[in-house]
This record gives sequence, C-alpha cells and structure tokens, in this order.
Amino acid sequence: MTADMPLRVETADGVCRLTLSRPEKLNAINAALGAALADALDDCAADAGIRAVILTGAGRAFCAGQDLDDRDPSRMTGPPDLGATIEQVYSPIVRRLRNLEKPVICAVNGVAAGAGANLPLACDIVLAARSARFIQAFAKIGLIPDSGGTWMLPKLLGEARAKALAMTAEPLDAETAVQWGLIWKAVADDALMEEAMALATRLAQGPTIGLGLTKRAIQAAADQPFDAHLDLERNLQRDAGRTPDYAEGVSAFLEKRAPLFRGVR
Ligand code: T3D
Repeated sequence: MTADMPLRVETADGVCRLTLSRPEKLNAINAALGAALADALDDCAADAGIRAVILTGAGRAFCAGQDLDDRDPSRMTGPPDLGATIEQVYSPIVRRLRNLEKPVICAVNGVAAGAGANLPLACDIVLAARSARFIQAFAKIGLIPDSGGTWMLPKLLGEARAKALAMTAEPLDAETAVQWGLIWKAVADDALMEEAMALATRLAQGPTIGLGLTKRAIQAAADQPFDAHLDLERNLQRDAGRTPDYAEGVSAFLEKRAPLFRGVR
C-alpha cells in the first residue's frame, strides 16, 4: 500500500490491523475508503493466517462517517439516493464485520461520528481512548443512524438512551460509553494501541475457530427464541468439539502446560 491509500493494512503475528487513513478529514468515508475496507475484510476472511483483526483510525479521530464533501447539494442536480450507498457501502461493511468468524477489535482512537460511531458497534470488542467521543451526528443533517445503529443502540443501551443519543446527537464520552454498556473498555490515550495489539495478539493465539463459533452463537441470540438457541449451541459445540484446538486445550489442562492453539479445523 502506498502512503496515499485511504486504508492502511498491516499484518503480523496473525493480527491484521486496518487503519482508516484520511486524517485530514477525520477519516471520513468516501467511496474509495469504503471499497478498500470491504476488500480488506474479505481478505481477512479468506486468509487462514489472519486470526484476529483490529480496526482503528489514523490521527486524532477514529472516523467522522460519510465524507460530506461528496454530498454537497450545490454540486448535485437533485437529491441523492442515500439508500444506494447504504446498500453498496455501509451495510456490506457492517455485514462483513459481523459475519467474519474471527475476533474483530475496534480501537477507537478519537472522535467517532455518524457511521463512524456505529462501525465500532459492529465489531466484537471495543476499546476506546479516554478522549474519544461517540456522536450520532445524523440528526444534525436530517438523517437516521445507519450502519446498524438503530439496531445496536437500543439492544445495547435500551430505547431511552438510544433515542436520546440519536435525536440529540450529543457526544457520549468513552467512560460513560463503558458504564452504559456500549463498549468494553476505556483506556489512556497513549496506551490504546498497545492494549489493542496485546488483546488481538492474545486472541490470535487462542482457539480461534471456537472464538468464531462463539461470535456466531452470541449474535444469533437476538434472532431466535431460547429453545431454538439451545439447539444452535448444541450444533456449534459439536463443531467446536471436533477441532484440534479443543483436544489440545483439554490435553494441555490435564498435562498442566500452556496450550498451543493453531486455529485450524
Ligand atoms: O451515503 C450517505 O451519505 C449516507 C450515509 C451516511 C452515513 C453518515 O455517516 S452521515 C453523518 C456524516 N458525518 C457527520 O455528520 C459528522 C461531521 N463532522 C462533525 O460533526 C465534526 O467534524 C466532528 C464532531 C466529527 C469533529 O469535530 P471537530 O471540531 O473535532 O473537527 P472539525 O473541525 O469539524 O473537522 C476537522 C476537519 O475534518 C474539517 O476540515 P477542515 O476545515 O480542517 O478543512 C472538517 O470539514 C473535516 N470533516 C469532519 N468530518 C467530515 C469532514 N469532512 C468531510 N466529511 C465529514 N464527515
């Protein structure tokens, strides 16, 4: 990747770090960045050597959502079809994040606004710098929260907080986001990447097939009744029990040694 690419992709030790890289625009998403992110997530899914992913932003922001320079009404002949970009850019990214059967950690390094506030919610574990803020900025420009926001916010926060955040577009600081259950952890700004890398490395060395199945099961809980969910757990546990990592985990426990997981079927 060259320096002017909108997405930086770095892979080492089983961890792929994806850095939104348009810092002069607070990493606002344009067509090129959206496409690069979707492609990179496909690569993460296809590469068995990648066992955990980190999503973060370059510079002082995580992401300011849609690049509004590409939505200037004075340069358009009529209203845009935003449903088309949701269909072609935002929903495909969110679907990829949710469907990737590998842990995805979001390291929110600064302000996260609009779609940029909701992409983290589609990741599995969210760490945020203490200075980060989450802003459902859509209300300021007459839009609704997208990128799964109207699904994730009430699920994580309840309707009262979801509606207030979405309708006021007031910023939510990282510590409150933790207290409210929106994200996992707030960490000191200068410790964010170190902590995110340590977590991703630990997960990448873990039983990653089992972690992927865990992700699938937890996400499926919203869509089905308890009884059906017990059947899903049975099926996924059957799969997990057939992985070499399960045998290794039990052997290591019995032999009182550290397990060496490989994340393969
Ligand atoms: O396809 C579709 O359009 C539908 C999908 C929609 C998804 C969405 O995400 S809609 C929501 C779009 N995002 C926003 O409305 C957020 C706009 N940005 C802001 O409200 C603020 O910039 C922030 C709260 C994020 C940060 O404020 P602050 O004061 O820290 O920074 P700033 O001065 O506003 O921004 C710094 C620069 O980034 C500035 O450029 P300049 O003046 O230095 O040349 C600003 O224009 C630019 N910037 C920030 N956000 C965007 C942006 N440029 C283009 N698009 C942006 N979204």
